[in-house]
Amino acid sequence: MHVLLTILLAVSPYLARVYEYMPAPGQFTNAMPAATTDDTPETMAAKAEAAIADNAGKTVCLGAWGGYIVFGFDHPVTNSLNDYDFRITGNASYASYAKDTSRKGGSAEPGIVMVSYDTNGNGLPDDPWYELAGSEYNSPATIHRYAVTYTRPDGLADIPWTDNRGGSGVVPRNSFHQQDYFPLWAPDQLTFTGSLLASNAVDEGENGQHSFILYSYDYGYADNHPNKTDGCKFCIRWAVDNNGNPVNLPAIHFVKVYTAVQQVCGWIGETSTEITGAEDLHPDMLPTGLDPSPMPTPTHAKILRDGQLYLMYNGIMYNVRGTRIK
Ligand SMILES: [Ca+2]
Ligand SMILES: [Ca+2]
Ligand SMILES: [Ca+2]
Repeated sequence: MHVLLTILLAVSPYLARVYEYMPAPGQFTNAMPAATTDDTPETMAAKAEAAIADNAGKTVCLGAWGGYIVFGFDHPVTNSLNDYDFRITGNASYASYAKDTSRKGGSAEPGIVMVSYDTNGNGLPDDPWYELAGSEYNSPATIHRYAVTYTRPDGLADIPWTDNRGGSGVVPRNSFHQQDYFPLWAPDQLTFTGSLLASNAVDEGENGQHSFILYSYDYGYADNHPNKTDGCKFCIRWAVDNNGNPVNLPAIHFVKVYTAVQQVCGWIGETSTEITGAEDLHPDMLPTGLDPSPMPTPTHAKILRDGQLYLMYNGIMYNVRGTRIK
């Protein structure tokens, strides 16, 4: 009875905690949520949490490529092995006037999703991260191990960036948003790493007019399909390690989302992933093969050479399906 009550009281399906919020520069950076020069990484994480935790439904913007947020739930999200596990909401919509009718398009601003298991059991997201391999993961147009450094300009100016492949560009200012576009609480140089997806925008304007359609990738990205669609749902079994090998996680404690494209669409500005919330789609499900309520913290866990995560409980090693291996 006590255990049952504890579970009922503890578990909310909704995103409960924002651990870190570090947007890249952008037209909504320092505005969504609002920042001042007094803010710190801690106060900005708290502002982001107030905006999107507990189904609050406000919007947090991640800025240009690489800008990210790290959040979690009040319980581990179980890997169901055969169904969607959680969803992330954003503000993507489809445009009825998109000309390519073979795919959905509108305002898709895809964000790559990563997951992490609290391997060291300290309740903090300081453990290995695994990318969820979305539909573009194996595309030849996707660049893995990408990195971009943004540099704070003097005054209110376009923000220059360089990448680790000899490329460079700017996040341009526009007339609609007058605040500083470089995160006020960040160091003067900000470097992000991750995967870069190909640009998804097509200028379908005619007669000198611009009309940008941002086409949705098939699946596996945040802010890429409208919130009522399955395109917002994610499977923990899509997780891969740095070499692209599948990783079987029994559950995940932490989620990271970062803007996946580096593109500027004329007057609508840079593409930036937005997040409005997240939800565990089966908050009462326990990991297959384990008997934890709540899930126990392994005394030891490690990734072996086969790329799989192994967990030690009371001196006995299990694979993530709960099968004793030695
Ligand atoms: Ca940890
Ligand atoms: Ca955006
Ligand atoms: Ca968006």
